[in-house]
Amino acid sequence: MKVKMILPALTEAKSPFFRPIKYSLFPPLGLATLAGYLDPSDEIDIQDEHVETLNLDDEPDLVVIQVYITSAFRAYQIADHYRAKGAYVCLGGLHVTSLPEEATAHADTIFLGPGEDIWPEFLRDFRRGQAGARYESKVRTLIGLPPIRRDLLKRELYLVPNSIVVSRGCPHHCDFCYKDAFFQGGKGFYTQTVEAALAEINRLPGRHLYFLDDHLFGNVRFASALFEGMRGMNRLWQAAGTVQAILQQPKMLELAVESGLRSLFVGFETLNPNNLRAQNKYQNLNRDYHAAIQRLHDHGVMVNGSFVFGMDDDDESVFDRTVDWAVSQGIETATFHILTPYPGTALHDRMAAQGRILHNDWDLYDTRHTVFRPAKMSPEALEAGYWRAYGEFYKWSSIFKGAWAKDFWSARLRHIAYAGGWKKLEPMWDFIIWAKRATRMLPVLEAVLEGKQVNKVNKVENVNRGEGLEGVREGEARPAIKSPGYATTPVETG
Ligand code: B12
Repeated sequence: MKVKMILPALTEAKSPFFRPIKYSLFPPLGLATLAGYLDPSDEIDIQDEHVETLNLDDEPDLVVIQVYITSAFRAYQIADHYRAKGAYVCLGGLHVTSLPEEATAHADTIFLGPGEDIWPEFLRDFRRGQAGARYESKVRTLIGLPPIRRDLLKRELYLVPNSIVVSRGCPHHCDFCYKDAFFQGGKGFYTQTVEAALAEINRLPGRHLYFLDDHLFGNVRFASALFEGMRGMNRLWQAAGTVQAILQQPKMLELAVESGLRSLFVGFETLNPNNLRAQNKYQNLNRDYHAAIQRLHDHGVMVNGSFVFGMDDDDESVFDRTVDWAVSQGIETATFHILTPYPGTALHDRMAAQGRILHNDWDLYDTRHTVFRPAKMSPEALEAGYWRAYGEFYKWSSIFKGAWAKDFWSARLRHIAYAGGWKKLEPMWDFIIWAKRATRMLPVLEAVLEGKQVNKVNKVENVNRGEGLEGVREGEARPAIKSPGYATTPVETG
């Protein structure tokens, strides 16, 4: 059977003139996961429109398309094209799960929720000629999965080919998050076994890993055992975590750092407690954000702070206040979002009931456009403030000011290299993407992550962090093994 698997891109991600590096970060892991269930004899072609021009002239038997909200219209276009040619078209993913009726018009079969149970079920039915029109995931487990078909991914086109997920979902229920909509009708948070996760890590070449888990620290026992197991693997890794996990599970951060954690995406979302309450993000309430950042920095972990603008208690002062605070804290990189009510979320239901949704042009549900009527400012002011926040946070004077919030020169330089590389070198990234050389920049990223760090925990210059911190106490020096120097290649999602 000829199987074509497609991750369509949103408009911005396929422009020949400008394609932000963020779209060349991660390969389509979801599709490679589903490919693991196909037969070795099947002819499988995975194409990711973020990094390549799709070949739509082929004649596959089965077409599998992953649909995110921002690529939904493009996905439907591709689906219609292949159905007109007589191929059997399957649509699944987050947006299909949120709006199954919309997707049904463009597919032979739609899939709701994660694919690990329903995709093999469909394949059995399909091969017998008895495929259903709709499959809904109920059984949530990551036990005994077939290996991800990473061999089908074009590694060289991505800056971070080693993306990995070892859990699904999250234990929390924030109103704006896709999670409750996607994992309805079954478990909303579950993990692999530690052994399977470590085996998957072992299969990944090189040093650098990026965990795409929504909340890698969500299960303390699992995460601690995973980090214990990773100690000594000489990895460098990045991930996402919560303020709560950083502050409340003291030993876990140490374990994570010892196993190679060097930068963490942290969902601060808002500095306003009224907003946190309104969005059901109780896990951030009354938490000391400053202490969390300090703790990460003390351990040499860089922070990518995530902030959402446009919550109901935000007025036009929110932008400057947030940026000033983030800079003063020495946060290395920030990801700003305009609050976006994804269909299927509690936030969307509330906005719709209040008549505040402005339109359903999914192309613009990209967290860069205002798609609802904000409570305390105009939609235009929200967008303008969002762009101003990016401009202000990433101007050189802010980068230097943020860097100088650090106690040590090495940490300051790493801050400048990382933040500057991310936002100040777009032409270089454009060229690298055009030249299909993204993976060649990975050693540079590793060098910056590794850094030549000093932090308060070990107070040591020239620590080779990859060797782990075991046995290094306050005030003790570990002899330098190598000094990788600095370069400019950060990597952030969001
Ligand atoms: C990595 C990532 C990216 C990467 C690349 C995506 C990629 N290569 O897949 C980058 C950085 C490019 C990116 C960009 C954006 N992203 Co993003 N991203 C993610 C992230 C963190 C992980 C995705 C992932 O790999 N998951 C792991 C794999 C194993 O799971 P999966 O992909 O979901 O696949 C499973 C199921 O969905 C299902 N499935 C999927 N397709 C199909 C098809 C069939 C037929 C079947 C049976 C099953 C099935 O089965 C798979 C196995 O279980 C998610 C958060 C998340 N946890 O999902 C956000 C997320 C998907 N991103 C999101 C958003 C909003 C964006 C941006 C708009 C952000 C922005 N402001 O720029 C852009 C635009 C993306 C676009 N092109 O349209 C939202 C999507 C919301 C929505 N309702 O669609 C998410 C959920 C984040 C969030 N919390 O809001 N993103």
